[in-house]
Amino acid sequence: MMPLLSIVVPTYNELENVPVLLEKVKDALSDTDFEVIIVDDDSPDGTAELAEKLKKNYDFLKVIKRKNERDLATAVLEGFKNSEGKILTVMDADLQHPPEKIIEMLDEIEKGADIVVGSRYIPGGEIEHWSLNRKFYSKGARAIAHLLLPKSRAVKDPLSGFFMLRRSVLEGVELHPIGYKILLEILIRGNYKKVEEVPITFKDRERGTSSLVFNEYGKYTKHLLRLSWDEGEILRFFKFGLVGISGVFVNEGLLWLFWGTMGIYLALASVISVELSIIWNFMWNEVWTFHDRGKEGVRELFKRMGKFNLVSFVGLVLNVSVLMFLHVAFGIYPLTANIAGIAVAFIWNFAANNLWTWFD
Ligand SMILES: Nc1nc2c(ncn2[C@@H]2O[C@H](COP(=O)(O)OP(=O)(O)O)[C@@H](O)[C@H]2O)c(=O)[nH]1
Ligand SMILES: [Mg+2]
Repeated sequence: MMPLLSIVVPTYNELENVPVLLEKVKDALSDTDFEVIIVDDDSPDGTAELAEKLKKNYDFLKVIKRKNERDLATAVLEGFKNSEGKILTVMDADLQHPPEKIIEMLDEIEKGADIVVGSRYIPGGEIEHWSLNRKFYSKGARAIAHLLLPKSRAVKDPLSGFFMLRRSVLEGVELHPIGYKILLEILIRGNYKKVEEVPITFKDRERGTSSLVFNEYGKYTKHLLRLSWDEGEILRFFKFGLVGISGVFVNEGLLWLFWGTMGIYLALASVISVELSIIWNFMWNEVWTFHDRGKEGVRELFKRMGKFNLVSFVGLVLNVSVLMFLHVAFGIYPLTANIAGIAVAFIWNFAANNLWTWFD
């Protein structure tokens, strides 16, 4: 008989954790029909061999050993391929994800969700004993995902490694993940309507060591860029840049007109030129860069224009501050320091307008 639920567990050097995990999963799911699929990348500690032996104690257990690959995300896909359930779950082997939550997640699926995320970042969710540093990196990685992948904004914890989905989410979908963040890939490319989050406590690892190495940040960056390129979000970034450059010409042209030919007092002429070029930029971003975003209606349009102005003003302050700081503190030549100022202001403008002005 086919099980209802397939739990895919990627492992790398989890010898001590696998027996404990299997026992906990069995206890948590005593009334449910499920299978566990361990996908091991030939761990040197013999995780796969131990799991093979444990098959005689647990009839729900399958073990896959991959020989020449070492990647969490593709290991999970391999697990999906060899699974039979109508509902799929992914969880870590190291007990950082609480097996007791699987039932709660299953409930959400039964209530109509297509994807359920075990979330550290909704009320009730938490992370045990992470240093401020680690929290900062985690939140930063999430902010970048939210910025470059608008679909991920529906979820507070799109980088969670603990989630459940209906198999139908993956039907006809080609996935190309790399690295650790398989959920992100599914949220962007999958077919789904309703996604829910269930709060979890992300526990400390008690046994074994994390396989997360610095290289994972590189893989994450590559994965993000690939996804956001496919989603057209990188193109949006360039469009925003082009509009910004066009605004510089408009600003210069107007300054020449008002001050150079009409003889208006320089500071006043500059203020008018700046404001008109901000409106120029706003207009092009509205009809081109962010044409697919923003609510209908004149009131909404003016609200966005107000926000855009505010963002631009902060950008200006940032530009000038960076310029002055680099010049005064490090004696950097102002025209060079200004390049850094422009870069900081540009990133600020793009992020704030993307996540605030045209957020929906
Ligand atoms: N198959 C496979 N599993 C991996 C790999 N890297 C990590 N894992 C497993 O993925 C899960 C999360 O990894 P972990 O090292 O705990 O990451 P952390 O919780 O972010 O520190 C654990 O179950 C690991 O055993 C890998 O390259 N291949
Ligand atoms: Mg872990």
